[in-house]
Amino acid sequence: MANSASTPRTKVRLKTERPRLHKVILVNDDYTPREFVVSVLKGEFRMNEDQAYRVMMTAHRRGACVVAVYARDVAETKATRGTEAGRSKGYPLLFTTEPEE
Ligand code: TYC
Repeated sequence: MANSASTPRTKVRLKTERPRLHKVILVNDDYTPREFVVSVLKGEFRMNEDQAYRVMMTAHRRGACVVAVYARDVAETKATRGTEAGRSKGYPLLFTTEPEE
């Protein structure tokens, strides 16, 4: 009791920090067809053909590409849906998320 009375375990935050945004990252693989990656980017991330093609080709050439940034739950939902779209066709297409600095 003496301990908990003298050492509070929770810190009082004086400032409210804005929650960090999270990046959705498209990861390259050798099997998913290019057109399928483009269609997932268009359907899940509201990109036009041109934007989707550029992002797909960047991931293809460099190994991965940041698709967009969102609040954490939105980023995770979109990454999961994109990955599952590939999985439903038997492709190893992968989207991951990570917090912005
Ligand atoms: N590398 C794939 C191919 O040549 C296309 C591809 C691009 C797959 C980007 C995944 O994230 C990716 N068919």
